[in-house]
Amino acid sequence: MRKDLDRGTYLDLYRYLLLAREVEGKVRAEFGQNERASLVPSVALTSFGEEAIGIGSALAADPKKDWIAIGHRAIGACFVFGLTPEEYLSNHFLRSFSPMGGRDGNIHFGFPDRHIIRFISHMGANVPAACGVADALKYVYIMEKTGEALPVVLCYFGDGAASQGAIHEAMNYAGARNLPVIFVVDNNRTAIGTPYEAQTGAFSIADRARGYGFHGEIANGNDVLDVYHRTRQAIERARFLSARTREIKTLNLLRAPSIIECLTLRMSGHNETEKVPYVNSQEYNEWIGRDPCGFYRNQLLKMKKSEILAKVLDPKERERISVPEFSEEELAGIDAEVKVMVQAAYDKAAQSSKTTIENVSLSVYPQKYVADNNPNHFDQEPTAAFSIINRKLTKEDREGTITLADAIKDALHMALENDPKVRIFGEDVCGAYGKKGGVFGITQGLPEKFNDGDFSGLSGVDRVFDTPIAEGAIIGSAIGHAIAGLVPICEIQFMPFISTCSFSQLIDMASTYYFTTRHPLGFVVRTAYGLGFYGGHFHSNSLTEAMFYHTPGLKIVCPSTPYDAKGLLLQALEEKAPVIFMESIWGYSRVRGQVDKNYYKVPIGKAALRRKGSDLTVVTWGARMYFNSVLPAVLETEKSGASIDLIDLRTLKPLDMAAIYNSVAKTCRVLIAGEDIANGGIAESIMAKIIQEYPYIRGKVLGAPDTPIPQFEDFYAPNMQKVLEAIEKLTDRRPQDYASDA
Ligand SMILES: Cc1ncc(C[n+]2csc(CCOP(=O)(O)OP(=O)(O)O)c2C)c(N)n1
Repeated sequence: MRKDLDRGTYLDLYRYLLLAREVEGKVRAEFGQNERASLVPSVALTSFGEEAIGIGSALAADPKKDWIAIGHRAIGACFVFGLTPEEYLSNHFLRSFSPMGGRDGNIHFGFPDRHIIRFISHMGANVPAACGVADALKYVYIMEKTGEALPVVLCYFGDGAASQGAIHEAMNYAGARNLPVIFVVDNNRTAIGTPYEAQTGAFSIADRARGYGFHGEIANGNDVLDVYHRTRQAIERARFLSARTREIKTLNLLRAPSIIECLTLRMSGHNETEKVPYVNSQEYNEWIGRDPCGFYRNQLLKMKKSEILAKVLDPKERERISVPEFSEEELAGIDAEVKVMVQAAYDKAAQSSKTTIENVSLSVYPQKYVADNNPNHFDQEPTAAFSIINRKLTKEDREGTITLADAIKDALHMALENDPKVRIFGEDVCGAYGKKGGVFGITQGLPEKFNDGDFSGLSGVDRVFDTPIAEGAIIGSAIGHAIAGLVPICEIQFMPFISTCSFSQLIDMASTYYFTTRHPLGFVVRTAYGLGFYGGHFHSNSLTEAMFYHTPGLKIVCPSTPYDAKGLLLQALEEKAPVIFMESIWGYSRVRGQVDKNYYKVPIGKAALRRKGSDLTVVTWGARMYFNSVLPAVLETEKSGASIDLIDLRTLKPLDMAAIYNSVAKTCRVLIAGEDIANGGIAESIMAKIIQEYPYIRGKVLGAPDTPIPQFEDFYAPNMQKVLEAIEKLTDRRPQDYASDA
């Protein structure tokens, strides 16, 4: 046993072990022999016999500056970081005064103010976010030059979760960016019922650390002191190495993160409803003798100063060593104190009122849309952009206009200049020593202006940085940056690539965040979408558009004009919600328009009426406005007298249904044309809403078929001909009424 702890820490370790045991005991008792517990409507996972892992490691950290990303067996770490027994129990009992307002019933909580990163059911999903928090903390720490020790993030998960792609991406990201993260693995040798040997062929999870370029070691997960000391060392190492870019590069040192794999055994069912024995009786009997609470109690009682000092030969060393002694009475006093405290918490939680049904209709967004009556924002005609897309540009065309790509770049530039909390990251956004600027060149020039001259990604203060090719880690990092209070803008190179690990980050981690925790989570995911790259299924389809549209809690922005692109992007930074910002690949260089040179914002959630009419409502968004599609067709029909309300949605979520209803109530006919897959797509969904309000409406929906083929992009999504035909059907006009040379 090491002896460099103070007396208070020895006792804290004991107190927290007992606290976790006692609090979780209350939940266990609720289940008794029954399948369903009286006060706990959901399942409950406890850490019986594994408490030493969360507690030993968390007590090695400093809750004032360090953070934890919890796992389902690490509840003890939460108590160390300030979770109260009352909060834990009331959350399980769905009480309205509980931290999640009774919206959870489990341990899916997070408290940024207490440095606890939220856990969700999806194994490993919060680990990329933990790395994002570490990245953000390091950035702030180096920027502020406080001279204090660098904060670290402890990240908890099990041997089963360790098989998740999100965890691989996160570990690789942490190594690549030399982040102060400690991965604390609770290896209880089984994942529900799957034994460790069926989970992986690797001898240990700690071994993987070498592959990521950092340190890994194995701890005795039932010995709280062993876990404490190993974590402590790992924390010191992380604090030291993470801030030292130069040494890491020149000396080729191992990087700052560590894996501490804590070996233990799960002593009961996977959750409290299960009565299945997962271990055989021989194993059980062996491990019950190693129970962390009893084991540590004995360690404390056996710690006799005189006996230990008698074995130390060096007199100086004897003087230095401090060995506190503990009596049975003192520990019994703590036992009693913890029991009383937990009973009081239980009584309060059990007797308080349950959550109310009103919680069900709470908004998934922290901010309501606030009306903005600036006429520029609503009725601006996109004709400047349109008038030049189907012919060679003249000098006049160029004068006073910029491309969609340049408008986005302008917004990013202003965002970085305006607020030091803004960081931009993604694949190749820095690239080629700061010269690449992403595959579409949107961030070109920004690293050179805003970074510190180091493009390696290791400096910690880079405002614009490259990430590994790991979309889950990228969006997870954005979530973490946001949790830590920064303003992240990440780039996903092509929208279809979002389907890798980042899908879970957006749909499971980010979209649910505000509703459950009531803490806003604001970040922007810029992504190039749709046609224009001739990439077929894998670069150019818009499959994910409708998937995100279907997900509560996200916002989706899809500008068609450079003016809107700049204003909407600057507004997106203030949304306090995850915003997917769709940038048309086709439109990047082809769509031009006038843009205000100043900093301005365009409200999110508000459509624009581009043409005013009375015969028909046409609804579209993004590049479909142009691309030889909706606007050309509308202008063509106008030549022969058609009168059309053309609505540019600009924001797909939240959707401005009021603008659509206003128009269809007048025209009674509607055409909705999008670039996403028609089947189950956004256009169909909008049409369903309209029909429910106005059953007599005549309507038509246009979208893409299921089968993108690169060379037929012009026929894939609604082209001008299809739009003209649809307008004809809805307004009883014939195609030959329109000029054919547009
Ligand atoms: C992504 C995902 N897949 C499956 C599950 C279902 N599930 C819940 S806990 C669990 C086992 C996790 O094992 P491990 O990480 O070793 O933790 P343990 O429960 O053994 O402590 C599984 C498969 C899940 N929650 N998340």
